[in-house]
Amino acid sequence: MANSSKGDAGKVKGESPAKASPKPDGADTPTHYAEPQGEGGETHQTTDDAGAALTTAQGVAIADDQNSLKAGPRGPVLLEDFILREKIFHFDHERIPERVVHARGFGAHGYFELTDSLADYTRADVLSTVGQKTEVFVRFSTVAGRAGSRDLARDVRGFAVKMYTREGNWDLVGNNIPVFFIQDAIKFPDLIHAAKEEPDRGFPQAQTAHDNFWDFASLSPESWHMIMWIMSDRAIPRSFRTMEGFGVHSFRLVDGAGKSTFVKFHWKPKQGLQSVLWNEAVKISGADPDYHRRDLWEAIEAGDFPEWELGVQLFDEETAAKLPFDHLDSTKLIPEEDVPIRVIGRLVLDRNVDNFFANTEQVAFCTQNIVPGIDFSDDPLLHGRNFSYLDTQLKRLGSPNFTHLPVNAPRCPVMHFQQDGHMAMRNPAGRANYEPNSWGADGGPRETPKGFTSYEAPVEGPKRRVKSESFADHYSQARQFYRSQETIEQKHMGDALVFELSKVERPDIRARAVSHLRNIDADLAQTVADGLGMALPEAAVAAKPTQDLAPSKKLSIVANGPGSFKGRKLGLLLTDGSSAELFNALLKAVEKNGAVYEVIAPKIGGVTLDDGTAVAAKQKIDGGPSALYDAVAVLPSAEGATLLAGDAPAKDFVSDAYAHCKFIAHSAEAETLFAEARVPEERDGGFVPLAKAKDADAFLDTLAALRFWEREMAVDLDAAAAR
Ligand code: HDE
Repeated sequence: MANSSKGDAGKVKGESPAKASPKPDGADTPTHYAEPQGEGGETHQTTDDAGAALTTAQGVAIADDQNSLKAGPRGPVLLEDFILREKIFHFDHERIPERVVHARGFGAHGYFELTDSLADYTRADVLSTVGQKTEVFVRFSTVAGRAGSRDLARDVRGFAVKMYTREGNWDLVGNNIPVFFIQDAIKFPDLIHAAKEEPDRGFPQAQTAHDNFWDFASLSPESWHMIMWIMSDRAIPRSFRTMEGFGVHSFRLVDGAGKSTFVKFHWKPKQGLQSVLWNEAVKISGADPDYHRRDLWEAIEAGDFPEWELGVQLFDEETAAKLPFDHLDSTKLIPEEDVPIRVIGRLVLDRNVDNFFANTEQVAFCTQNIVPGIDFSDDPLLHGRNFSYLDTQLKRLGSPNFTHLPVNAPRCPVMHFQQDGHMAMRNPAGRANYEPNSWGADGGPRETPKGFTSYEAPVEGPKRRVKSESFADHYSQARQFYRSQETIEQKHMGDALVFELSKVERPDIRARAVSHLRNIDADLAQTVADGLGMALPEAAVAAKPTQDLAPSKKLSIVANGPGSFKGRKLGLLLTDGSSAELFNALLKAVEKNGAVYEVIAPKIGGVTLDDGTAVAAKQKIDGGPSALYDAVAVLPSAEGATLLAGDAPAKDFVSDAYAHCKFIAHSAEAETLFAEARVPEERDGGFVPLAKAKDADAFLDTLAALRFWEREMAVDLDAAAAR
């Protein structure tokens, strides 16, 4: 260690302490390298030093894993080399098809704990036994991008929960947006084709900012409520931990007597709702494409387990009939103000995966996975999904036995007469593999009256390819969503529409898109037309006139923020000679608030504070741009500030923090850097000068607010145009 820490031998500060994670056996043992062997001088690590014997897939111990078998030192390589062939063969087959949508995802283990019983509504054990903890696996995802795309794409996020209940697996395969683009599953392939990369060129990746998407959307009026959501900051969340989750469709709860109640499921993050700005998302995508997965991983490793409440909206046929739309239409939500949410449990993610492929890649969510006491509604989108998920798992995992994989296997007994197939792991012994049979006690599993029964919904009607008239109002909830946003959020939606449509090459598609906005909100339509530099087009022909539904506060992110800095990250920009008093005070305040920090410095080796303390850096300045932090503290020494004033990444650090409306704490010395970073001399309320240790607490209190939004209205070009 190059630096010495004062009074705390061997300990170097630099980032928030993470809880030590268990290491695999032997990982703490120092690794000894054997003397180079072989003619090429390569390194061999052997069992004499550490570790178990390396073997082939057949269990044969391997003596040399560095060299293939050759005739003579310079080859040729011999076909006889079964060790080489087996190794390469397996490598060649490592990939399985990525998901056709939601390819990029990240998962974690945890549990669901019921806190309020729904036994009056359902016979599902998982929703009836208060205090019961049910093991879960959750996978978050983006939709359009490939597995290797970036986390911060503007996109819907998947929020898929697999609950391993005592009565079988229940998969609640939801999103972070409570509505969907389309009303009928038959349009799903078209929607996804249009949203993903264009087929001739294979780009653009992981974004809807292109002609095909907006062409489809502008020809599909039903998509415009969801368009409002993906143009909002919901589509660029700060973290998986700060997103809501929604089951989207109405489901049914069914009690022991066969009575049904409709239900919509909601996951509410304890961490509050938080998102980033678009310009920030663009920069994060470059600086850390793994931003969301790293964030979740680090929070769980540090023991700061993310938590969501499970809420339900319960309603009967009578209430459903009174709603101003059809609840079976997935482009509609039920505002919490109309049907309140009852919180019935908590979801906690407390364990990272120990193998990404085995868990996150192989997990197979199926909307058809429900348990006795839960049933489907007649939402046509849900019915299409019930076919699609099972089908897609066969393609991805290659065998109907994907339920044998540990991440997919139910934790309750599984007994049936399904057999054989590729990769069968669970193969029952005995003679009976059919039923009914007359083998008595040896005859295998039997039906049980406690088993799953479908809700006896009466069904009648002519067989026709139609869309219900009750699905025809496409704009009222889009307007309601827009009008439920705070001013700054409405501005972001306008900006996003202008950004996306500016990437559309065909002016007629841009105009058709804006024609829908005219049915949603006149001001928004005008703002977007102005932003695109085009005349306002005629309004799109609407099947039904837009109604003025009451705004819902719960639909805003800003109105439902965290209210504290807990679980969020402060970036501390330091140089040699930075004030130890301020640094230590900030650390204490960060810790007190349950937040985390990272030190950013000119060199990764760290800095020496003005009292001689060595502080390690987590990031070198160009690797830790301010976009990665929720707020920043800029604490250079006078000499350090002069040095940074000539450094482009340091100037970007400050000017981006400013542009992204972040709260910026700073030492007096930082002024030299601020001047070069062209931060206006007149400081707004988002700057917090730190003179003494006690100022640190006040700064952390300020950080309860997400951002200093007033700044954006003052400095942004689009906002200036609107003023
Ligand atoms: Fe999906 N969706 N989806 N979807 N979806 C898939 O299943 C599909 C829809 C959602 O982390 C696929 O295993 C159809 C709505 C999530 O593994 C596929 C329709 C909602 C995930 C599929 C929809 C979702 C998927 C691709 C319209 C929110 C990722 C890979 C009828 C309620 C799950 C896979 C994971 C994945 C089909 C619409 C959420 C192809 C046909 C609405 C979170 O089966």
